[in-house]
Amino acid sequence: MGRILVTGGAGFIGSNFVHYLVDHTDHHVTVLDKLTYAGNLASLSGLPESRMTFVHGDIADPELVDELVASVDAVVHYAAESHNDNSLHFPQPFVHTNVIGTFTLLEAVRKHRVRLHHVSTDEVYGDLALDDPARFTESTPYNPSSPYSSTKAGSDMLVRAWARSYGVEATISNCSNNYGPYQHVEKFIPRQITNVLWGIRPKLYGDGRNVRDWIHAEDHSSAVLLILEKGRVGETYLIGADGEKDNKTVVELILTMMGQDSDAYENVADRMGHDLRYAIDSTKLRNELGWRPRYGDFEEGLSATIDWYREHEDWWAPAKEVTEAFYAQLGQ
Ligand code: NAD
Ligand code: TDX
Repeated sequence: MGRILVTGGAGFIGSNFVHYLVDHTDHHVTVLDKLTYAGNLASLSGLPESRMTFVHGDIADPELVDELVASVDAVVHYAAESHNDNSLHFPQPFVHTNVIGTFTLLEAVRKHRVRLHHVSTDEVYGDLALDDPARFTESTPYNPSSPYSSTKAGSDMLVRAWARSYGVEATISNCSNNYGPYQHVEKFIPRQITNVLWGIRPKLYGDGRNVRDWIHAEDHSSAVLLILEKGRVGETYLIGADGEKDNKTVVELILTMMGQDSDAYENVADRMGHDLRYAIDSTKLRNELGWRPRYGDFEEGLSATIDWYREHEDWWAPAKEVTEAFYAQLGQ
């Protein structure tokens, strides 16, 4: 049995990964999370104490991080400020957590010679034209657009440098847009599902032509565990499930699946610098490590996600009003 430190394990993808680890391995998990507005202990409820220990703290706190890293065999690093819209209006926490926080972790894994998996995003590559036949690969040059994606790009660069210069045993993954249970209602898919559940019209930025490459969070978890166990140290792996859809199509699907007219949404102000299209080529992960997504069918995963939000209003309702009030100020 191994001991794994999961940073950001009370957030959306981190909590999905903690559940996945407990269900599929014998590892003991320590979660380090600052419980920002995006962290929610309720996302970890029901996990046995014998398998998971929760520590409340900041990944940029060097003493705490040093002590925790010294006691584990591996670190899987999810903690981040993750929302583009917030980053455009309040960039400082993005620099603190994504850059200084990752630096703090790197110094601790270097000192204690602990294996690190760094979780990143396809947004570091910038965006693609709608008609570009190309998709992102591990060798696509970095070209981030927002304070969020640029601080994630910075964190990836730090990991690469610590691997090369200090021999830190690190892998990196860059994944496409996730959906699934425990995602904060600020994000596109849960925002629209919960809008419909509360009788609010879904809100589409701009003309809705922007394309995102959707993957279920459980498929992201299975890929990260495989990379942690079998990935080659020093390598980057792109994670994606061939799920490209434009935003208008996704909103229309949500409305139809929830029994509404497909045009019962509003077009609202566009995001500043809005990336047009993301698309992942995950051939390396599939060929080298044999990874396959379980949710090959987006509509099946979306339907399960709609059911989850219907059944868990107690989980999302406390954040809904304040989130919508923020968007209303932005005209979104
Ligand atoms: P999230 O915002 O839902 O969760 C982030 C978690 O990190 C929260 O629990 C928060 O409390 C915690 N946190 C924030 N600052 C912290 C700090 N200084 N110290 C300790 N904990 C802190 O984010 P998410 O969507 O689950 O994303 C998790 C990771 O996956 C991020 O690194 C993100 O860049 C990456 N990623 C996300 C997506 C996506 O579609 N959401 C896609 C690819 C990669
Ligand atoms: O109400 C909305 N209406 C809308 O049209 C919201 C919240 C979003 N959008 C659009 C913007 C994007 O084109 O939907 C798309 C998805 O938006 P987000 O959910 O904010 O995700 P995105 O900006 O694509 O980034 C996400 O995927 C990559 C995560 O938030 C990042 O953490 C991850 O790195």
